[in-house]
Amino acid sequence: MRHVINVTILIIVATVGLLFVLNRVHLMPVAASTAAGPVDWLFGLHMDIITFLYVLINGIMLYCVFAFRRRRGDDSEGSYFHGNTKLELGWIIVPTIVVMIFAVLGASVLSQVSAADAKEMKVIVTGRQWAWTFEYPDLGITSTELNLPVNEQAHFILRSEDVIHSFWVPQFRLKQDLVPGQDKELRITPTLLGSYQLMCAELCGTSHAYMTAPVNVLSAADFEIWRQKRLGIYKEPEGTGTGGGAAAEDPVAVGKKVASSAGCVACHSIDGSKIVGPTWKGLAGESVTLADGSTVTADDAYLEESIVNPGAKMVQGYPDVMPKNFKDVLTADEIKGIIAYIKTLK
Ligand code: HEC
Ligand SMILES: [Cu+2]
Repeated sequence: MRHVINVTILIIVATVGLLFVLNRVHLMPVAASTAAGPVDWLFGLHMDIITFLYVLINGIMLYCVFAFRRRRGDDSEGSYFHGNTKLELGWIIVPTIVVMIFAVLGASVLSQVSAADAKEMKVIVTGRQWAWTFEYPDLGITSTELNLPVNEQAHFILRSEDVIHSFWVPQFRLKQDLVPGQDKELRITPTLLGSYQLMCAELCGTSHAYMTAPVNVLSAADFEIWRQKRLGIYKEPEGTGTGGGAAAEDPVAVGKKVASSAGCVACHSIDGSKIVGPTWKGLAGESVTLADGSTVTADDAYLEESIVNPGAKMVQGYPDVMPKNFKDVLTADEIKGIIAYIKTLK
């Protein structure tokens, strides 16, 4: 009986102590969607139970190692016994109940976070090695960055063109795989203005680590401005006097940003190393040997053609794997920006 009391006290003290420490380390990034509340609550509950189980198992084990160690001069045999029906029933029934409670809680949280709003914005997300594309069918926009209006539900339709990828913005908490040949769904209502990053959470090949895309949660007004800019119908408000807007954006800066958001950097290095495609370092103005042995000069026209129609002139020694849809995904300014950017990479 003395041992039971000792172990019980040990476990209570250690569990409370460990939980105290764990609750002070913040493992989670900022919460930026309506799903974060219920998901974090359920995660926290799991953590509490797991902490208790960890202490229970290790506590009893450590206690036994010390309390029942062999004493000096004690060479007698250990006592023999077989089975303990009460204990065995206990460790079947109690975990079964705990797991069933979590199944019910999990199902309830799942139905909560996947509930559809009457008013939702559809976004078709396409993943491919190794970039993301976002199509807003109701708005007529296709983009390489994911912009979302705050407090409005986004209904993502997730598609993959090649292998399994996974859609994950840690601040939104939810994650969904993209499976080739299937449409997957995910609903997210962002609640916090800010810039986040979408990352692929399924190891998907050479440049998996570069498969990211910018995510911006915007106010309704800023989202409307972005929409109009993408559609080319944006008019600078009168009298802002900054002369700002798109014209002020430096093409090189635009190009550098798009090269990363559109996923070019997954295949093209800027330091001279060969990844999947040729490096961009020192490309502009140089002569390029094509697959048929002829050479061309990498002028603006060639660079543009290489982006909008990658199959037209194949660089010698490289496979025809560059995505063919940049023509539709990138705006004219973005393509100009990339060319300007490539020209700075001497
Ligand atoms: C999946 C890998 C991949 C991605 C992503 C990719 N490319 Fe390429 N790219 C290639 C390969 C491979 C070649 C060489 C074969 C060819 O000419 O199509 C190439 C060729 C090029 C060339 C000609 C290079 C030369 O040395 O002549 C340019 C310019 C280029 N890509 C720009 C881009 C831009 C801009 C993007 C992003 C908007 C991009 N690429 C995204 C694989 C990729
Ligand atoms: Cu991926």
